[in-house]
Parts: sequence; structure tokens; C-alpha cells
Amino acid sequence: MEDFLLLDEQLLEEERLMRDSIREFVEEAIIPKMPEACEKAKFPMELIPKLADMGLFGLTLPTEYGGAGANYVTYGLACQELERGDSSIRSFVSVQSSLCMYPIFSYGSEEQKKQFLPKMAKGELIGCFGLTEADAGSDPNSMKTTAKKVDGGWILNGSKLWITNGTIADLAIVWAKTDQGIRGFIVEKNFKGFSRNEIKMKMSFRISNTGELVFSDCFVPDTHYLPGSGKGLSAALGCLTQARYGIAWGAIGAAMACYESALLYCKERHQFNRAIASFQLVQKDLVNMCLEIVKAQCLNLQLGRLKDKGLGTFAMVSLAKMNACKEALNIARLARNLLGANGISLEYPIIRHMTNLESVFTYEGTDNIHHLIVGKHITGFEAFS
Ligand code: TGC
Ligand code: FAD
Repeated sequence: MEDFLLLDEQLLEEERLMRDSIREFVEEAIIPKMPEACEKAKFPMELIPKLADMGLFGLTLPTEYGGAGANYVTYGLACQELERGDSSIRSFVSVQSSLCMYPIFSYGSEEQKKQFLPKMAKGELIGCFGLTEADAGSDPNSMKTTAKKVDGGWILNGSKLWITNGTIADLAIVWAKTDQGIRGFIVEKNFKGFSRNEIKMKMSFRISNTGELVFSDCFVPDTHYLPGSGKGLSAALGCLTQARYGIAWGAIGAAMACYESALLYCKERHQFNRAIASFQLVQKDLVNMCLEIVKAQCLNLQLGRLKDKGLGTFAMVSLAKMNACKEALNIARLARNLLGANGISLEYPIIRHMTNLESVFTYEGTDNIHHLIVGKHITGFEAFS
């Protein structure tokens, strides 16, 4: 879409080049596959090595562990472009990078980093992140999964629900309650007592794999305990901050795809002997869509620059995630309406983005939860319970 406020001027040349190469890749290799993948509800596994070749797994991590050493603005732009393709693709990259490689990098031992990160960067090992449970969603502190210390390791019991990549992952970053509080573990797919079930019949994120993780006296050796996860829930929340930042950019990528599709359609579609783009009420919708995209991009870019200076806070990230998801979902709904009946067809990208955004609005902290995080920051009063 048109760079209405000339925001490209605010980007470094290497950021623009990376953004443009990902955009080209998404247009050539991802977008054409999405309608069928959505209809068949199947993740295109053949894309994984290509995403790895683009350096998209662990983009911000140091090169010595297989990362690309990129800054947060570049990571944000990558999420935006990937989600112009489909939220499932951005989610796959977010989970691998922010929810799995990041905790291993931040809370793992040197051995764990060397063992897992380079292979994850190459896409040879796929990760998933297990925090949510059937009875613990917005309130992860109430989780029931336990980890009991035994000789040489830990015994995990419990289950995790709604886990992206759950049944295709080679390893899971799992958060469980120990006698000392919540801690993180790396659970490999072949560990005894660990099983997975795929969640079917989804009307959103159809391309993404979503699963349940079940632990029945699952033995996890000490080598797979994350030694830096001693901050408890806040260690898990620290991973969410990384992923939520990417979602703020990503959701706007989906909104851009909806806006672009609707603008083109409205210029070409004629009713009452005129292009529908020439009606005042239609222009009002298109202008509001464009406005919210530009505003969100300004917010995201400023947040990215702050994160690159080490000044970004989790409340700022909540503000951006909350704003982007709300506006992207509104834009997708407006765009859906502007296409009339065609708006519900997979021949156009809008209904796919719109149904995906229903999940993006909910996961990684619902809209209400982000209002409460920002509300606590500005008032000083906690209103979660
Ligand atoms: P609370 O007392 O507020 O906080 C506990 C400690 O954590 C600190 N903290 C954070 N630290 C880093 N990043 C954050 N985002 C943080 N939020 C809070 C906080 O300062 C405190 O530290 P300390 O040192 O004072 O102890 O904890 P609470 O139990 O009251 O809960 C707070 C709440 C509700 C905000 C939090 O639990 C929450 O964010 N709930 C939403 C749960 C959520 O987002 N789940 C996401 C699951 S993963 C997922 O959805 C993946 S989608 C996959 C994909 O992208 O495809
Ligand atoms: P609930 O917490 O039960 O919330 C239900 C409603 O109550 C919401 O509207 C919420 O805003 C509201 N509510 C709750 N508490 C409050 C409050 N204090 N004040 C006001 N309103 C409140 N989780 C993972 O751990 N890993 C994953 O990889 C993952 N992937 C996901 C992929 C998809 C496609 C989806 C849909 C979810 C995924 N999740 C994952 C789970 C996701 O993080 C949770 O669904 C989310 O945190 C909300 O939890 P919940 O569904 O239990 O809703």
C-alpha cells in the first residue's frame, strides 16, 4: 500500500532491504499457497526450510547461535510482511523465535543454547510454548501442571491447551509449578510420558497447527531445566513481551492486506453505473482503514526504536498489541463488508485474515487483559481480580 506518511524515510537502508526481500518472498512463495492451505486446514511444512533460509528464526539473536543479529525494527517489519501473507505464518515464526529460541537464549545454560539454538535457527528443530491450560488462560498463575524434583530430573504432570505447533513440534518450552514457584523446562517430543493431540474443527488459524500437550509422569532430566527461569511467572511473561511486540506489527500486516484488497476491489467494482470507490460512504471506510494503519505503524516504529535502545517496557508493548489487534480486526471487518458477497470467499484474502484476527485479538493476552496491564501502569491500581 501507499506509504502515506513516508515512514520509509524513518527506516535504515538495511531495514528497508530486509523488509522488501521478505515482502517479495511472501508474495511469491506464501500468498499463492494460502487459500488451499486454509481450505485443507494444513500447515505448509515445505515452507519451513525457506523461512529458515531467509534468516527468520531467531532474527534478533546473535549469529554465534544461528541468529541474524538484527534489530527489533527489522524483526517488526518481518512480522508485518509475514502476516500480510497469513497470521499462521507469522505465528509460526513468532513461536519459534520469541517463545522458544528467546527463552533458551535468555534462561538456558550454555550447553542448552549450543544444543538447540543453531538447529532451531535452521528449522531442523521446531518448538512450541506451553503456558495456557484448560482452566488457566488469562490467569496463568493458576496453572495446575506440576514439576516435582526427583533424582537427576523432574517429573511433570498436567496438560497444556491451545498450543501453536503443538503436534508438529520437536520440543516444547513448558511452564510448570514447582515447590519454588513456576519454572521453565525443555520437553522433547520423545520423552516418556509426553503425548500430544491435535485440536481440529477450528474456524480461525486453520493453516496453523494447534494442539494439546499432556504430561503423565513425564521425566525431564536436569539438563532440560531452564536454570534462568527462577523469576517464575515473570520469566514466562518476558517471552510473551517479545512475541506481543511482533504481533503488534504482524496484525497491521494482515490489516494492510485487507485494505489493499478492498481498495482495489472498490475501484474495479461498479454498482449504480459507478465504481463503488466513488461513493462517499465507501471512501469514508477506506480512509478510516488507511488512517488506523498509518497510526499503528507510527506507534510500532517508535516502540521498535525504544526496544532497540533498551527503553521499551511491557506496558508499551501491551499498548501496541492491544491497538494493533483491535484496529486490524475492525479493518478486516470493514474490508469484508466492502467486498459484499465476495468478502466471504477464500478467492480473496480478507475472510481468512478476518477469522485469523479473531484469534490474534485473544491470544498473547486478550484485549481486556492488555487494557488492565496499561490501566495498572497509568493508575497504579491492579484490577485483574
Ligand atoms: P503480576 O503480579 O502482574 O506479574 C508477575 C510478575 O511478572 C512481571 N510481569 C512481566 N514481566 C515481563 N513481561 C511482562 N509482560 C510482564 N507482565 C508482568 C510483573 O512485574 C511481576 O514481577 P515481580 O518481579 O513484581 O514479581 O502477575 P499476575 O498473576 O497478576 O498476572 C498478570 C497478567 C494478567 C498481566 C498476566 O498473567 C498476563 O499477561 N496474562 C495473559 C496470559 C497470556 O498472555 N497468555 C499467552 C499464552 S502464549 C500464547 O498465547 C501464544 S500465541 C502463539 C502465537 O503467537 O501463535
Ligand atoms: P479466558 O482467560 O477464559 O478469558 C475469557 C474472557 O474473559 C476474555 O474475553 C477475557 O478478556 C475475559 N477476562 C478474563 N479475565 C479477565 C479479567 N480479569 N478482567 C476482564 N476480563 C477478563 N497459549 C499458549 O500457552 N501457547 C500457545 O502457543 C498458544 N497458541 C494459541 C493459538 C490460538 C489460535 C489460540 C486461539 C490461543 C492460543 N493460546 C496459546 C492460548 C491463548 O493465550 C489464550 O486463549 C488466551 O490467553 C486467553 O485465555 P482463555 O482462552 O482461557 O480465555
